[in-house]
Amino acid sequence: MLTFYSEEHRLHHGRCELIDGELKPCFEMPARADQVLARVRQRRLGEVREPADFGLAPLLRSHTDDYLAFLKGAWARWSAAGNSADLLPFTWPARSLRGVRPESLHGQLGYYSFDAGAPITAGTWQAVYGAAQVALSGQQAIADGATSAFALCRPPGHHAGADLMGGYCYLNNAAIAAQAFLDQGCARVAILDVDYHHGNGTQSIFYRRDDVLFTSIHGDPRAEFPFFLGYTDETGEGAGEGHNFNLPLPAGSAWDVWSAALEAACRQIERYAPDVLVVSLGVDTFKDDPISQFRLDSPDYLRMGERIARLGAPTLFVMEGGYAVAEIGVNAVNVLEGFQGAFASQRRDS
Ligand code: SP5
Ligand code: ZN
Repeated sequence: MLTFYSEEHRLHHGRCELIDGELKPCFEMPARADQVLARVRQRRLGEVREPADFGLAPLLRSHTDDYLAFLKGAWARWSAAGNSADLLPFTWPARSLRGVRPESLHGQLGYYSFDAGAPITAGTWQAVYGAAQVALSGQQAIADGATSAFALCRPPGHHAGADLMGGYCYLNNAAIAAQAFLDQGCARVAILDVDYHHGNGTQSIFYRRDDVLFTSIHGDPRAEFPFFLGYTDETGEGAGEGHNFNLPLPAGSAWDVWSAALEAACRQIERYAPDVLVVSLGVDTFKDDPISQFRLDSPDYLRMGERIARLGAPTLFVMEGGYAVAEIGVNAVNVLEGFQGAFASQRRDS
């Protein structure tokens, strides 16, 4: 399997986030991508390639132009005022306030975010732009005939909406890739989001559409971030009705429970019969993840990859979360190896 990877992720390294009332070093850190890349190489998964540059146009298919302009220009505005600390929002247009777009940098920062978990630093724009190009390069490889590809994106993307950042995410890499498949002639794209957290950004981008099926297995939002989306009664709207499928699970869920949800998600995907599959691959479902509450173990990720392969669709894996840094490489690459083994043997059988 081809892996796409850019060193530019390193340019984004937030200093801290608010965890249990304390400022702690950001869990979403460059070492995550380093570990995954090292494991890809160690297991000889396949060639590792630099991304091509597809420009801004494919990003504008999933994000608004005002949001992209804000993201691109925020650090220059902040540093021009003499600041060097990370740029973090502290006020949001919640209920009973107005959803206006203020003029000041911090006003706009609140307008374009839903939490304080996505710091903007000097290199954030370059890193998130690079991650989107990594996703698009994986998409291109599949459009050119590969049966699978791995976009080793960092920062992650599935919490980012059309004009909203949060949850360590800025640009929705998986959505951008899914839209590129559609723009190149695919009729139906399925997205399977296996990250521990609900992919609120991806859901919101495609919620009113029937050309993308969004399925997500995640910590129950009644008790888990992002709290305000990811419930079972969110089934899509308008043309999108019936094309959104949420599978929230309780804290403590291990492979027995998780795999039953995967089975249910896979049945929905099989019914939809997509041209291609995009997997939002978060491995924060791991038992020792420092911010999550599921109990998957490393060998379970092999089984996950095998089941996804049995869907029989060309598959783009897009890296999302996973914060047990020492094990993130083994867990993520296990999914890819499980997929690769099962996909190959299934081809031989048929
Ligand atoms: C891409 C992704 O996985 N984003 C996740 C963002 C989660 N941010 C909220 C973290 C809250 C953690 N609370 C943990 C308490 C541990 N004692
Ligand atoms: Zn996550």
